[in-house]
Parts: sequence; structure tokens; C-alpha cells
Amino acid sequence: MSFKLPDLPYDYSALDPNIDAMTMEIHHSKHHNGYTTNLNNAIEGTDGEGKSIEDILANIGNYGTAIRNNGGGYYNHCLFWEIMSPNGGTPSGDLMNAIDSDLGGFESFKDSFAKAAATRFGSGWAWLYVNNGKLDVCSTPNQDNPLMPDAGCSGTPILALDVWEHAYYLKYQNRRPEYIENFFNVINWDEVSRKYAAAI
Ligand code: MN3
Repeated sequence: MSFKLPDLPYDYSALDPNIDAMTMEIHHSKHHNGYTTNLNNAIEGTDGEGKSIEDILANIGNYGTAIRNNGGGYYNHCLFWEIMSPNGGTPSGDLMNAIDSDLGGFESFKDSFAKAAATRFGSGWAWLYVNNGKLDVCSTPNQDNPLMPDAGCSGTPILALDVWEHAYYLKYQNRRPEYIENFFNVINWDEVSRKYAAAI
């Protein structure tokens, strides 16, 4: 049993012009593939063999740096591909109600998510996550995520944005805020809603 690089649910060019095809191809076939291979190598011979990635990340203190970095990288990118779509749209139903009640409405959510993504110094991720039934927003460094007990925010991630330079530099160079703004055009809110329902 080993972790496998998932296929994207759309073509490399599907998110263009918001995210360009070359960035998607390198990100998936090189970066994510690398995290997957390195995770499988690092997990071999440890008690993480055969466990789910969620289980490993929830007990990350039992593992070394290679499993933290590559296990986080594996999980985070799997989530990232799933929550994007060429047919963006807006949240609705229970998720929209929760954004209203927990985060002060969609514009307020968008501002705090964009701020978390823009102000993360260096490499990391921005998150929308569920903690004790409530939505919240945070960012984490490197390949950390809210499943890790010591990541600085704790819960079940339902939306992720990669703000490593490899995620946007080919198209946006130093303009991370523009990448963040355009990410909102390609969020798969149906999938985020499914993850929200599963998390609560
Ligand atoms: Mn990445």
C-alpha cells in the first residue's frame, strides 16, 4: 500500500486564464508527484505504513520532518485540486448560511481569506476549515495544515489555497494578491459544500 498521485478532475488548461496550463502541469506532475514519491519513501518502515494520510497528519508529532513536509504536501495538493473547477460560482445552502453566521458574510470571508493568503510570509497555505462545528480562516507555513495538532489552527480543512511561489510565479511573478483574487473565480463551491457537510 502506498500513496498515489491523483489525476486532476480537469485538464491542465481548464483553469486558464486564472491559473495557466504550464503552472498546473508542473505543479501537479512535478511538485505534487515529488511530495507523493518522497512521502512513500519516508513512510517505509515506519508505523505509518498502511495508515490514512489524515491519521498520519493528526499524529504528526510521532513522525519526522520528511513525513511532515511530504505528507502535508501530499494531502494539501490533493485537496487543492478537488476544490477548484473551471465552473466557479458562489457558495449556497448550508455552507453560505454558515459563512454568514460564523464569518460575517461572503465579503467578510473573502477579505479575511485573501488577507490570510497575502500576508503569509514566505511559503504556505490559506485555509477555510471547520473547528467544533464552526467555520474559521487561517494560514499555515510550509506544508502544514489544520489537521496537524501544532499547526497554529486546528480543524478539518474544506478550502485550501497554495501560496508557494511555484503555484503562481510563472504567470503572476510577484503579484500574489492578483493570483489570490483570481483564485476566487475557480473555487468549486459544490465540492467545498460537500466537504463542509462531511466535516460537521
Ligand atoms: Mn504547491
